[in-house]
Amino acid sequence: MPDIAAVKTVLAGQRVETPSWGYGNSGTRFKVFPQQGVPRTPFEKLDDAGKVHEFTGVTPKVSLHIPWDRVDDYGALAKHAKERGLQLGAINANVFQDDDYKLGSVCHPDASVRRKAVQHLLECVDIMDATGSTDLKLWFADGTNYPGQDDIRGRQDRLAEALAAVYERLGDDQRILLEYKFFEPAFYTTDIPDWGTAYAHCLKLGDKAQVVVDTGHHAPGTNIEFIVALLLNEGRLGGFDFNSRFYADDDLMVGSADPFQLFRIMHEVSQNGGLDTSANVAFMLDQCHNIEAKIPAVIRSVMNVQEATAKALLVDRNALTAAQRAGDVLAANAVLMDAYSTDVRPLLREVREEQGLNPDPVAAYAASGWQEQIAAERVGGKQAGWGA
Ligand code: PSV
Ligand code: MN
Repeated sequence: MPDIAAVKTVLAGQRVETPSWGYGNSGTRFKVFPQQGVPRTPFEKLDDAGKVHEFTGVTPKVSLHIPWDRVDDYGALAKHAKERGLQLGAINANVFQDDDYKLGSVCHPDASVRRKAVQHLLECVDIMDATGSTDLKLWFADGTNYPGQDDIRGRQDRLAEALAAVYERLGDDQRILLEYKFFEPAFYTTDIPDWGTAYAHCLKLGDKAQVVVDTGHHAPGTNIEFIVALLLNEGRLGGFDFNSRFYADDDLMVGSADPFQLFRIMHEVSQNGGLDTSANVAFMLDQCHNIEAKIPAVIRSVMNVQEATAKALLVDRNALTAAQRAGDVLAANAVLMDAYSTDVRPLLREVREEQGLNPDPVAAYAASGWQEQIAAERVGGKQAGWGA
């Protein structure tokens, strides 16, 4: 049986990075429903992230998205973060919201557009230098909508050239996290549609390039945990953009649509050393809270990751290995299902209490009065939103 004290230590040490855009307004292409008290500046987003960290104790890092979180003084933003017990995490580049990018960014047929995109990526590394961030997260909306629209292989070469220029600029402690997504906004080809393409580019670049698995970026039915096991085995799993989905890239709260899938993913992570701090796997959220209250939704998501992790840690490894070696299919499956079926909420409550936290972060947040305070104070100005 797993050693419960050791399980608790891992749980207490696990970190989840929250996204600045999760605190802003978001929606679909049909409607964005504004919410009261939504931050108006990147500083206010950090104030909310600080509350999530205060009640969960495991979310000290916040990912930024540039230019959504552009400020004049990144040193001041980093200081604001530090005062709230936070650090600035991954810098997400954005080369998908400018008119010039209609036919792509780093894969665009016109070299001047490609240059502009690369300039932005390099600016993101400058920002990392100023904020102390170590991770540059790259997702490209590049692709085509119609057969024949552009040369598939030519676009790969343009992509490789741009990535090499950015890789060259990275500091010793900085890395590229390269993200893939099978479709959207492009509908025919996407230039980085899958883990294999991302992995091939990372291999060409070098050790400081790793793949990031956004759990909403696969075709339905894809075995994500297989990808995770493989990338960990190759030393190329840089991190996760956690969210969950029923249909496409729904960006719902992680673990809400398919908690069993999240458990299977965390089992492979745990099994293959991905929870060791030396593996440096970034457990990030990439979610949008369109209709639910944002801060409690982030807290709930963090708890969902913790619950899946706790269940994965409870897998009886010795029993599993013995059953696998004996070819005992049913016994091996039963070991996994026993762990998955365990109610780990009492264990996590204990872990929180041992850290001096309230065992119920959602209730603690609700009782804190923060939601009422921001609704009263954050009036006037322009609320931050996905894409703004
Ligand atoms: C693209 O769908 C994506 O997952 C990328 O990570 C973007 O940067 C992010 O969403 C924006 O929400
Ligand atoms: Mn993502």
